[in-house]
Amino acid sequence: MQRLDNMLMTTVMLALTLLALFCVSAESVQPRSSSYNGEYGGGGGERFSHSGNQLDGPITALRIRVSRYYIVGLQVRYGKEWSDYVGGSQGDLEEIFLHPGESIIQVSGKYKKYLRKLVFVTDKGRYLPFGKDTGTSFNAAPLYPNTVLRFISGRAGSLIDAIGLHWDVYPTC
Ligand code: MMA
Repeated sequence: MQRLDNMLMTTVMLALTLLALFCVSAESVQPRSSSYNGEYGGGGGERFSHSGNQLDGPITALRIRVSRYYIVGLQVRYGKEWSDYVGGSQGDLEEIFLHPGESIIQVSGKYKKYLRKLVFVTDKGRYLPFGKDTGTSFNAAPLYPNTVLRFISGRAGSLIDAIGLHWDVYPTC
């Protein structure tokens, strides 16, 4: 009888251990794809977010307004639609279109109260720099494999005060 109890106990414990192991590994294989880096910059200006714009499609082009010292403003094209422009009117507006199917997979830059520099790196090996080399560096990349820059958020007034980067899978369709 004692021997039977022991066997039963051992079996139950083994089952519980297996269940626990399964739960841990099941958790680790849950598909995850969204990640976020930021916010890089200062606390001035007003919040903006392109979270709704990502529904228009993947990022297809960038307009970045740059002055002698600052990233002054920006506008991002999602699918065929441009976002609202945020920022001020000083400096020069630079525009770059991505190639069909090309995605941004890394964003680095510098800030010092306001955003000073942005560098976009694409999955086709292109390196697209805007602005000037002063301030604290940041380097943002997605947490999950095969994910890309889907939209940005941040703070803006007459300059871009800060930026946040939101990563997820490239949209199908
Ligand atoms: C405005 C105002 C500030 C912001 C700067 C730079 C000139 O002041 O919105 O809060 O920090 O612009 O964007």
